[in-house]
Parts: sequence; C-alpha cells; structure tokens
Amino acid sequence: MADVDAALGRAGLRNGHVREYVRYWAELTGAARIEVISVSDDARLIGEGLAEGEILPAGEGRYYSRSYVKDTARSEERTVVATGNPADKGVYNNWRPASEMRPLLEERMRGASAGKTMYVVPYLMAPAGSPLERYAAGVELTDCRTVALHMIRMARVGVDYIDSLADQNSFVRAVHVTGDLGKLGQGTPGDQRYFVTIADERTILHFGSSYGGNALLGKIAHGLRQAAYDGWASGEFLAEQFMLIGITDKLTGKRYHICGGFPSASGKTNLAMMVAPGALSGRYRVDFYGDDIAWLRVNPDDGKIYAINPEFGVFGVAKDTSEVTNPTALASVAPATGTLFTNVAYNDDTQQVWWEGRTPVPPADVSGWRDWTGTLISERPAEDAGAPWAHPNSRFTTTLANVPNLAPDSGDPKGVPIDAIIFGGRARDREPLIRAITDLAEGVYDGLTLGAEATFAAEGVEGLLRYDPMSMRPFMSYPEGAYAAHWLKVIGSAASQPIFAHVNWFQRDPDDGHYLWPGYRDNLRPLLWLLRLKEGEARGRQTPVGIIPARDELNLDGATITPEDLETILSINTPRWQQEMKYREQHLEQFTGLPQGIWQAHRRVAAALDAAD
Ligand code: SPV
Ligand code: MN
Repeated sequence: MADVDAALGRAGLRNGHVREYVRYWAELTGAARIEVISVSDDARLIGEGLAEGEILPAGEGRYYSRSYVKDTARSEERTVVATGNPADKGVYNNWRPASEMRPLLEERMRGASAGKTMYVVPYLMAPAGSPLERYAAGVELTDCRTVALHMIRMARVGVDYIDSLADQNSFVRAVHVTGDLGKLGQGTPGDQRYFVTIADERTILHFGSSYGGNALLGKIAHGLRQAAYDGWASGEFLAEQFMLIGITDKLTGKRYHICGGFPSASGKTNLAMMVAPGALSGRYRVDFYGDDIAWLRVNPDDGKIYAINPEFGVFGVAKDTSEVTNPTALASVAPATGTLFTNVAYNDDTQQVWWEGRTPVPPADVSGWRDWTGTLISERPAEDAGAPWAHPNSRFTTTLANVPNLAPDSGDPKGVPIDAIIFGGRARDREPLIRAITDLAEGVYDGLTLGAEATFAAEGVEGLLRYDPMSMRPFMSYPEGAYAAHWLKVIGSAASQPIFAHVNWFQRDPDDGHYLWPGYRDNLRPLLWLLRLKEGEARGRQTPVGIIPARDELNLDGATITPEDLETILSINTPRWQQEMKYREQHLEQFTGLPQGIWQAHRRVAAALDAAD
C-alpha cells in the first residue's frame, strides 16, 4: 500500500481534502506508489516513458506513442452523466442515477491499479486568476504515465493551483483507471468500460481507456461536461465546444473576437489556426486563442460577453493536416516543441511520423515505416494494403505556446470580449456561405439546429443532418430545454449583444461534386463581412434565414471562385429550406421545456420561408 501522506508531503501538497481524496482512491485501486506531478516533472517523465518503451523518439524533442488497437477514440455509448436528480435526464446526456454509477465504477476500479504508480495531477482549466477559477481546479489521478504527459500539455499542472484554492474543497475529483485493455470487450455487449461524470458531486470516474477525452479528464469531462453543469447550476457561465480567435484590423487598430462551434470533422482546428490570405495579410491578422473549448460569461465591468480558452494545449486531429490545410498546426508540432504524436505512422529507422494528407502520397520508400498498429508497411497482408497508415483519429498534442500566432493576451484571466458567435456544419447544399442573425433567440435556435451530414444518407433520408446542438451533443450534461434557457439568460443579460452567424464552407456542385468555396484561409472573408455588418459598414441582404452578404460586399481580393459558384453560395434555396424546417421541428420536439422564445424563432423562420415561396 502506497504511503500517500509521505508522497504528498514531499510534493508540498498540503490541501487536506486532496490528501483524503488520494488516500481513498489509492486504497481502492491498490496503486503501489503515489507520485505528485508538476509541469517541472515533464523531462523526467519523458525519460522514464522512453526507457520503458511507452513512447518513442520522433525527432528532436518530439515523441510518439501507439494506443491499444481497440482504444482509439472517445466512446459515446459508454459515456454517462450521473446525478442524484432524475430531472437532470436529457436526450443526449445518457443520464443515470449517481447511486447506481458510483458503486459500479468502484467495483471496476477496485484493485485495478495494483502494482502501478498513481500519478496525482493537480491542474487548472483556466488562466490563473480567472473569475471562473473556482470552477477550473481539479486533481486527476491516473495510473498511466502517458496520460500524465498529455495532461501536462493540455492543462496548467502544478501543486500551487490546488494548495492556493480559496475554498480548499472546490476541486474536481477526476479518477482515471486504465484497466486491462485486452480484456474489456470494447464494442461488445459485455463492454466493461465506463466514462462517468457525477456532475452534482463534481466527480469524474473513467475506467477502461487511456486515449484522449476518455483519459485526459481536464479536457472534455471537466472542461465541457462538468463545467457546463457548473455553469448552469451557478447561473454564471457557459462551457462550450467552441474555437476562439481574434481578428485585428491593422488599418483601424480594432480588435475583434469570434468564438463558435462546429461538429467533429467540420474544420474547427483549421479555422482556429487560420492565417489571413496573402492579399489580405497586409491589413488583417488572425490570432489563435483556442481550438476546442470556450467558457463564456458576462463581465460585470462592461456588460460584454467574455470568453476564455480553459485549455493549455491542442489535442488536434493529425489526418489531413498539411502545409495547405493548416500550416500553423505543422509549425506547432515542429522539432523541439515537446509534441506527443499518437497513432500516426512511425518510421523505426528515421523516427519520422506521417499521416494521411500530410503529403499527397505516402513515403515512396517504405523501409522502416510501421502503421499505427505497429505493423511494418512492407509486411502488411495483401488485404490490408490499402488501409490507412495512420488511424483516422490519430492526434498531435502540443502546448498553446507552440502555436505561432497565439494571441498575445491569450493568458489574460478575464478573457476577451466576444463580438460574434458562429455555428457551422458540413452541408453539401442549402446552407449559404454565411448568414448573420441579430436576434438572440434566433441565434440560439440556430445553434440548437446545428448539424453535419452524417451517414443517414445511407439509410435513404437525403439531406437529413445528424443534429449536434451547439456542437455539444457528445458533451451535454443537463437537459436541452434548460440548456437553451440558460443560453438565453446568460447572453441575454449582456448589455451589448454579440452577433450570431451560421457558416458553411462545404457546399458542393451537385453535378461534379467540387467544393464551391475555396475554404481554409479564405474563410476569413465571410468573417470580415460579419464584423463589418455588426459595425454597420455592410448591409447585406435580409432573407428568411438571416442576412447574407450582397454580391459586392465580400472582399474577394486574390480569391479564386467563379461567379456562378459565388451566386450559389450566396443564395437561399427556399424549397430545400422548407424541407429542412420539418426535420428541425422533429428534432426540437424531443426536448422538454424548450423555451417559447426558441419555438417562436422556429415559427418565425418557417413563416418567412413560406411567405418567400
Ligand atoms: C473531440 O472529440 O471533440 C475532442 C477529442 O476534442 S477528445 O478529447 O478525445 O474528446
Ligand atoms: Mn473537441
């Protein structure tokens, strides 16, 4: 049995509540040793990980790891939000009673860390001194060294964050036990994994994975699920799966900030790391704040909505990251950045990494190359010859400080004032390039009806989206009706209102399938229009679904787009929208207690479409 008090004492961790918490879980999990981790332990942990073969060198100051083959992504089916109040059950939060889940998790975790070290990771999901700091502190216990290394990159990690808490008991208890990955029946009816946030006890219990959001508990379990619940329970803030960027107009000196949500695989990280297109770079600069999470609150000093990125790093999808799609990301994972790569392809001889889309074709000389499972490319069986070298959910993990265009004020504890909130999915038709919404309820309604094309088409329902309200579907922790009401309340209490917009970079030509809009850095253009609209410098054209740019209002200097394609992405297909409204109605009807304001917005848009018909 580990000597908890000695280990915590050596680390200078005096918080008595932490001691009690660590003692309980050390005993239950049977961990052999306790080690308290601070950011200064990184080099030592890297050395130990290399010595043990858990990580491999990937060139200068970069590292590589492979996960267990059946442990490569978040598991939504096995993720549960538990509380003591059945009224907390929503459509998407997979609610279960806390009284049922806690014993279940304790049973699985009992003795499951025997012989292992339990790393105690004190962390803060906010810049230090943030007004939301009391919701940001946590202590993750993990029995996996690679998870501790990821936490050091993704959260602010150190003993002082926890020892200095005004309310010494106000930290989230986040327990991660890997389990015997080969024996958990992942994806079978006997699946042993459970990823549970007991939201009203501010306790996170994750068992059965060492990958991503399943294991780095500061990120989505705390930063999104727990924080969204805390934001609602306190009435103080919103926690959303949003990117956050700044745009500076160097001519006027004005700075703007935009945050927004995009379902997975809709280009959120690329947008967050965007650089201005060449022809506009003399005048505009885009600054990066965050690519995945924003916490929003009203600043009582000026009545504006302020946002912070609670994270300390980027856990980005490697696939399709290249000089064309995201040069900023490549610079962020350059040599000497301390980047950890997971489940990409790796070359034993050269220590290089590669993933699909990194270059147009894989390395021609396959010697030394292994795919993400560890199989030599030269020895893959014939039937696997066409399989990807990297897993589609392979990742890079790097700190914000490595992002070349990180905003100079990204560490400002009060956050930055938000001018616009955008939502965007992946829609091959119907959704124009951008449509602005000035009414709060209509903006929230738009977020609630956000969706991306999914596999539904295969089931024969053409045009039906997989709805992903505010891009929070996998992270919802309380009922959707209350969620909408909380949005109306928080944003509605701001003295100056942000403008909303829906964007879509993915319209395609129905005949040949080509993308109508060039995307990537050109996405700055519609955002500049949105800011000009908000400033009263552009008027746009009112449509039933929002204001869209007049043809001559988009700055297209240096852009390549045909007049026909531009015409399509700046117009509204009324019959197609009327079809969508029926799906939306069914989607919204699932949610009990949806505020009347949201229904009124829905009916207003539907009536305006009918009038335009
Ligand atoms: C996501 O899936 O939206 C992520 C990655 O940001 S993970 O942290 O694994 O959830
Ligand atoms: Mn995410």
